[in-house]
Amino acid sequence: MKLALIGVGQAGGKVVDEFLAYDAQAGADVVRGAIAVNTAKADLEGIDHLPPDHRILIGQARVKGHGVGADNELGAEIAEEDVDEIQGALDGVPVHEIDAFLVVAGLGGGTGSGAAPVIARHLKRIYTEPVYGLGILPGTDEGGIYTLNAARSLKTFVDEVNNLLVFDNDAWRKTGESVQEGYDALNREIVKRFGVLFSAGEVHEGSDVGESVVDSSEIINTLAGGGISTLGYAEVEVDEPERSGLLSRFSGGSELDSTETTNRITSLVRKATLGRLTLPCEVNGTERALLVVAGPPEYLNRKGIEHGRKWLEEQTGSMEVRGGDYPRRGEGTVAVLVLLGGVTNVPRVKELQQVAIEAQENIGEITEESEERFTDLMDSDGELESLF
Ligand SMILES: Nc1nc2c(ncn2[C@@H]2O[C@H](COP(=O)(O)OP(=O)(O)OP(=O)(O)O)[C@@H](O)[C@H]2O)c(=O)[nH]1
Ligand SMILES: [Mg+2]
Repeated sequence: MKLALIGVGQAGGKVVDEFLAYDAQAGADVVRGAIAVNTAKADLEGIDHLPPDHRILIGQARVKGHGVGADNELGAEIAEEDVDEIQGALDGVPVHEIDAFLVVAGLGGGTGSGAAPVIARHLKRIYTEPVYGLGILPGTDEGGIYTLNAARSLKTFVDEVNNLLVFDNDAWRKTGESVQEGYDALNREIVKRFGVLFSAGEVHEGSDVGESVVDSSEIINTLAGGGISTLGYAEVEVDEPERSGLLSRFSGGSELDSTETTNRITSLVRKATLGRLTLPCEVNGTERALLVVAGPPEYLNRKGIEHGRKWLEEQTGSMEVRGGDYPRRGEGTVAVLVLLGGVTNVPRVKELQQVAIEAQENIGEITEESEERFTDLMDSDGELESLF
């Protein structure tokens, strides 16, 4: 499906940038427009693939291009005030060509956390296309303010979008990497998954037509109904057959064993679902799901997808499980993507809320205490007078 991407804040901008790199490299042609919005000038300058006029600096009058320093209420206010500048950049996007908007942001900071829900609400008011969010949760080691920001933003963002897709940094961080190297690796993981999801259903003229190709309406229907969604992914390397003549077949002429093809798909479906999800959660209690099997057409078969789909129905307890394939060559893999739409059993979200409520109380107490202590500190028992 065709998307307009809006990256908000530093994480949002970087993920959109990575998406553009993927789109060009994979020849997916999914991105029809992309902008990055930030309150920090330096962060916008750090973007590689977006042309300068697609990078929108907001809040210049308020924060002089220095960012909002994790104050997400300020981030939201600035986005409200400068919404016309954002709209000005969107006027350059061929909206009649897109199927949906995707607003991307890290929810722990100030700009993305505060501005992304404001921008989503604006888009929904102006356009009829669905507006999806991609929200990134902070690591638990980032501290109280990031957790509090993320919990408040998550609650707000989910109400402003047609569906909120979530990636949890905490579940994905590795030890022994610098923060920056770590983020770059995470951003590639994010884009690999969302790239397959949104490229499925974009089968081009002249490319291989699969047995039951996923259509963008199936992605839209899985995301319809709202809530929070998560993605699972698994892949395995395969030998890509040489294409010879009109029919594609192995250069040696050997046929693929269909039982093996089926089993490969069903085992990948299990791995994708039961492995690490972008937002870890319990699979049961999922409202809708979509299964996408990507790979060279020789490795895709209806039976594998049907088995996988049935298994997903049992696991999720959902009666709305869609499935299809996404024929693609050149990756040397068979990959399975599982989209769980409208998940309800998410311990991480409960935990995030709990920690945020505690942080909110602590911050309140600390502020009160330090105000008292400061009053004590400056108290001279009326012996000293102020200058004026
Ligand atoms: N996956 C991923 N997460 C990131 C990246 N950069 C930052 N984050 C996460 O996103 C959160 C917000 O950070 P930023 O995007 O830098 O914040 P911002 O929206 O620019 O807001 P301010 O800097 O406070 O104005 C952080 O708490 C991290 O959890 C990134 O490149 N990739
Ligand atoms: Mg920033």
